[in-house]
Amino acid sequence: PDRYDPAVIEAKWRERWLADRLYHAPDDDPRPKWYALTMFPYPSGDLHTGHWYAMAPSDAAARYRRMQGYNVLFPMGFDAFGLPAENAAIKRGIDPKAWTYANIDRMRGQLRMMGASFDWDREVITSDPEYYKWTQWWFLKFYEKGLAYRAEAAANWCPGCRTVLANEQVIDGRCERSDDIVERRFLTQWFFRITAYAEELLRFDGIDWPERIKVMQTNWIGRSEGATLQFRVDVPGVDEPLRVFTTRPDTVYGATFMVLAPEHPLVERITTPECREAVDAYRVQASRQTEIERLSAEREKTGVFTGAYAINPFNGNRVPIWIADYVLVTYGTGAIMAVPAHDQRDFEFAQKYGLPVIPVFDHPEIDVTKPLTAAFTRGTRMINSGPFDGTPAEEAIQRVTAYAAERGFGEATVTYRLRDWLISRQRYWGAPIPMIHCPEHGIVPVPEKDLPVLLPENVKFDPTGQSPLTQVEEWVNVPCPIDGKPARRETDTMDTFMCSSWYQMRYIDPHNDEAPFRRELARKWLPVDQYTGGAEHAVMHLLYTRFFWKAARDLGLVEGDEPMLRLFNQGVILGPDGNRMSKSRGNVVAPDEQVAQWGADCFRCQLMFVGPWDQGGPYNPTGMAGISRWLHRLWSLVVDPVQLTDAPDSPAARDLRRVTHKTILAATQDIEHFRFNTMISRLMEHSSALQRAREAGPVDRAAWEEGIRTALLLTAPLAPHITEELWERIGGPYSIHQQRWPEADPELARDEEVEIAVQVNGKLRDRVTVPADADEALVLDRVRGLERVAAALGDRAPRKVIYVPGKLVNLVV
Ligand code: ANZ
Repeated sequence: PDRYDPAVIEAKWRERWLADRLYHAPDDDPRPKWYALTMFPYPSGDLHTGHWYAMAPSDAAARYRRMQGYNVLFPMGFDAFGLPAENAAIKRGIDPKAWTYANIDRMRGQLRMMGASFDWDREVITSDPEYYKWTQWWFLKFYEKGLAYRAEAAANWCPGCRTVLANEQVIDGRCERSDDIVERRFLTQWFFRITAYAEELLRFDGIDWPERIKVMQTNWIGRSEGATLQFRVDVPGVDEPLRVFTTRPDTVYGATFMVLAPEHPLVERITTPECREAVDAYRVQASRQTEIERLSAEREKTGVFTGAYAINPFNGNRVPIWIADYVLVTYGTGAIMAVPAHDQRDFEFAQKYGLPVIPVFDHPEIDVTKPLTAAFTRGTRMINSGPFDGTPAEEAIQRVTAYAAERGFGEATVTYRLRDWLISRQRYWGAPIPMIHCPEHGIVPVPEKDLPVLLPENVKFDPTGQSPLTQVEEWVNVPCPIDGKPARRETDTMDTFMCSSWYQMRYIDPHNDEAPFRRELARKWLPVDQYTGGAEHAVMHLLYTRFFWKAARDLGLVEGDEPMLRLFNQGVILGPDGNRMSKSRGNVVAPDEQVAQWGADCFRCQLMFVGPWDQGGPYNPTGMAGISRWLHRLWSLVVDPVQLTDAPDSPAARDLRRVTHKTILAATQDIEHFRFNTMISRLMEHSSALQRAREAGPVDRAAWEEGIRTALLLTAPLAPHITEELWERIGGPYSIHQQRWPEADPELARDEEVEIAVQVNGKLRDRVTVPADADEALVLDRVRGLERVAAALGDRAPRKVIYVPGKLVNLVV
């Protein structure tokens, strides 16, 4: 019997596609290009349902563009450096490289099972020397441009991963990977100067990205307008001014004390002997707190006096300098002028330590001559502010800033919350930073011709200690590139987000040994037209890759300002219980089992059918039966006999063609906007209509064949195997995936209409045109809107409604 057997046809077609390189995107193809990119996986072991959920619909969208006539580049690869490989090595004694590449082999096989139209000729693996040679090359270019630098800074140290982390990898004070509480450590590290692009990264010109991601990036960059003011420090021998960043320079006459972050470099030099012990103790205590704890508004404010004073340059007032942990060393200048009357944190601090509170604005509802019970931010006019008294609030900031600028003790400043991107990792399984430390010449870049700096193999993992790289003497010891005398390699490796910041560039020329890619190919393929992936990368990968692109543009390597023109974030697929799939909950759906039972086409469609793609939701395997029934019906529509006739003008033929053309219209809109679930519903309705037509007797040949052809073409992006098989059976030219997307004839799609006479008490008042299949409710709705009918009715409500379908309505009053 000619049964639909997914296992047989799916394997058959996948082999054929691969052998024919059907999905290879040629560089020299005259069709317009479309670069569709889905985030590449980390080779963690097995491809899970989340990967399928991200990739199968992306594949459907890429296939649709191909059928629209684009030369589609849809590549796949592996983000292969990173900690899990190393953790496996430490825990189980497995070589990270062996672990990673074994996982890649398994996952590549699983990816192929999906039947996705990846161009496998372009696969990249970021841990291959042929790839990371160029990651290192980028580092050298950034260094030449002054975009990479080494500095001592308070860094996020994860005790669990035993490495520093970028700010973006610290979520609520914890490591995004291990969940350990992150500590602050002063370390010398490599940074990328992402802050040089802060202003530009706030603009999203010409790109169609989800609002949510843009807002998250904007908040992360955290632009603040204000002023930097300079206070003289009243301590002999300290000449440099104390600089503070404030968004409210107009409150400067109310600054009754100063606060430095405990880590501020001036603390050491200004603290008086009497205060030293308390200050030191406080600094130790503060270093143990996370940033989140320190910033929490509910937390009781603490601090200690340094014994030193500063002079307010506006009025000469001498104010005490304190240290407190609610001031962060990493923001602004790491020091503030405290204005307790107008800043609630400062107010609480002043209350606790008995410091004066001086309001410098009046307020219509607050008596500013009495002690305040809380800080208030906005007032009407300036008071207690010398020459500025009476200045309206709207002009205050501008005038005070101008005054300071004229006199040389301040200036307007824009500050960003964004910090430079810390890219050093004290770990093994990453791309080595291509730098050499020479006792004579300092930091010397590895010459380009010596790239890649290969990762040594068979290193020893010491579960308590340092990065294994520091232990490989024969690797660490190198001659200085300048004079050949003994020098040492940098032993830090790069944050793996560096590898994924430019992978989309490498796919366009993945095996190039002379450059990261050829310019002419960049002009041909870049930027990415449609990027799809998870929103969890909002302020990490998706921000870094924008930075990286802009830097590459300024190096003259790519054109245009943005790397990805359109972004779509799929939702999260959950277990049937509504929880995130996890082994410990036992709610994991293993794709391989689903595919074995139902076929890849069925699993793909079921994932697309569960709900709107951007919302995700629980995955219920019991729904598979419904999708499977639909695919079987499609099969039987093609394979089982049908009685045909030639009756193109019959109402039945017209009806069938109308459904077919309406389906084209709706399905095209749906796939255009990634609404796969409603698209599938439409396709199901269409196959039911075909089924009904077949059961009703002989079907017009042309309408039937058009219906079948269309059903297969529209379903092809979603279920690529079954449609290829059936396409062959109806004699279509190989391959269905190279056919044009069907176009609807709007005339044929138009609903048939009828004119209905509208009577009031039997007298004709008007006529309405409605779809032929309109029901009574719709007709009455239209009738109610008719002016002439309303006039005839007056304020009387119809007692009775007589409706003769397709002919007339009579309202009886
Ligand atoms: C005086 C003042 C008076 C302030 C007032 C606010 C209100 P955003 O908007 O986040 O940029 N600040 C500056 N640097 C800080 C640091 N390193 N740690 C903690 N707080 C810091 O906030 C800027 C304001 O936060 C600055 O303006 C400063 O307090 C404080 F009525 O200065 B303000």
